[in-house]
Amino acid sequence: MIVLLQRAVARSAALGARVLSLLWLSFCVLVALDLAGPHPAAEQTLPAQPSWMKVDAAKKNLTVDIASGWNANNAALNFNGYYDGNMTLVVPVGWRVEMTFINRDGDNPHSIVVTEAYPPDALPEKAGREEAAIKRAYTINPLQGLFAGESDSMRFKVSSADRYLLFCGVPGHGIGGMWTRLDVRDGIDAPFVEYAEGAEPGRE
Ligand SMILES: [Cu+2]
Repeated sequence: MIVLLQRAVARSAALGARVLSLLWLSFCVLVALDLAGPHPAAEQTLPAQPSWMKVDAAKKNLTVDIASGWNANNAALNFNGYYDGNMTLVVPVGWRVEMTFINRDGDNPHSIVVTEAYPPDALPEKAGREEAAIKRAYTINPLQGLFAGESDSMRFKVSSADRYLLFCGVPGHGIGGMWTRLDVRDGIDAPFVEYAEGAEPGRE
């Protein structure tokens, strides 16, 4: 009887050891995978200068190309593929911005108005020239928008550190997620773009 008990104890101890070593092994594999594997979300949060922006540091000039309906993200209600504030254009104080806009969405007209930074739960239904937070910072007829293939450009200067939205003025679009961010910051040398963690890929 005692022998049988001893054997049972020995067997369960051996089993326990095997389970432990399996757990340890899978932990090591997970750690190794984590070290070696790609981190797309982390990479997306790194500041970037995508191909759609051109920087002239000597003249403090930033040129950006923005297309609405760039891809199918958010049912094409996007700017260069970004929406719901998941992309932020960051510009140093004192720079001039030239923003060229083209509508690539065959289904809807769109526009851009640089508005104040409304909280996401208090976005306006629409935005016209009166909602522009920076002088001349809107595309032509922002409430009506530009039709597919049409383009317009705007030039403005960012003279103080502040936060804004790039907002589609056409009724219903902003609330539908058609907005990204523009941050004017002190203490940076050059413009760049920040993406929210997990942002759907857009124009690079
Ligand atoms: Cu729109």
